[in-house]
Amino acid sequence: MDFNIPPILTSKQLVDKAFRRASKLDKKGNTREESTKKTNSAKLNKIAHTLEDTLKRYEKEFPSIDILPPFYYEIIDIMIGVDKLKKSIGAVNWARRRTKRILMESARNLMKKNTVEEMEKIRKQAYGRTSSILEQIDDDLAFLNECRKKLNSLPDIRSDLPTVVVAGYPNVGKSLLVSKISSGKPKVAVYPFTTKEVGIGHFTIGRHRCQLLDTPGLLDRPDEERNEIEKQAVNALESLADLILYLYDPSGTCGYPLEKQEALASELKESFPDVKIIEIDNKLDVDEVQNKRLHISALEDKNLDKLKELIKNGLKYKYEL
Ligand SMILES: Nc1nc2c(ncn2[C@@H]2O[C@H](COP(=O)(O)OP(=O)(O)OP(=O)(O)O)[C@@H](O)[C@H]2O)c(=O)[nH]1
Ligand SMILES: [Mg+2]
Repeated sequence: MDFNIPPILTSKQLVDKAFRRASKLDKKGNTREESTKKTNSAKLNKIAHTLEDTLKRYEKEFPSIDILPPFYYEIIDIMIGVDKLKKSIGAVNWARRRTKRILMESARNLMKKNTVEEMEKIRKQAYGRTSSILEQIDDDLAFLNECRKKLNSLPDIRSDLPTVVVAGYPNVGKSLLVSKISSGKPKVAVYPFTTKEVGIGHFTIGRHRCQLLDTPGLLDRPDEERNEIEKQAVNALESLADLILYLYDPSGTCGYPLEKQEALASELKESFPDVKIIEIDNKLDVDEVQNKRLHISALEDKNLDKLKELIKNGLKYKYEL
């Protein structure tokens, strides 16, 4: 899914936009009263339509949360909070209906008035009430604008493609490996917790396009203690993984002992009994100790062909590749 939600205006920008459009209107009548009536009525209608169109677009452009694929539902809940998002979209809906009613009622009242003063009074009152309703949803609009930025930055992940998720302790070389065996170009750095969100790369097996997901590093600790960044990794494993590529750094240059990394691997095996897990040692170039697992060097491209073969075989239990 690829979100492409355009910017959300603040309440002040919304009011300015609607009132500016209305201010350009000038209708002629046979008398000053008739001109004022026609002009003010056109202005109120213009504001109502501008707000209706803009606010309705905001409601539509956010995804229908309850029918989102599990990965996106969960990631929105982790990053934003599904209930908060629903509440703010609800507030926009409320403001749209309320401003429309006020503006339409005012336009009808205007028709019953005979003096320019009375008509001006009705127009100004409608403007004031409209502004105040929009002000009431200012926080919701600001929140939705923040959500929009987060949603637009999410990777475009498809649930119908064979998906391999790379997981492991921080700093073990997951991102470098993803950049070596797929089209993904995640950030690689010498310190742990470099990757803060799920990243994506693609590779092919024969004619088949597959996804390789890079995830933030995980520590061996209970789910309740996991932070927002770790939860994103767990979500990718839970909702998308056909195959888990579990990467170890037996050299310890990542900063974490091998026993901790092995404890996390055991925990993942328990949590995802139905998903195949391939365990790989990385950083062969710094430490050649053998642990009965395929030993690669993402840095020096060692044994990457063997790894690709393991991935291909690992996906066979689910896909005809
Ligand atoms: N010597 C050596 N260094 C490697 C190898 N693979 C990765 N590194 C280095 O290990 C460090 C961490 O690499 P990343 O790919 O950012 O590690 P990561 O697992 O994605 O880390 P987080 O995103 O923090 O979880 C970088 O300095 C890499 O250059 C390798 O095979 N050999
Ligand atoms: Mg990384």
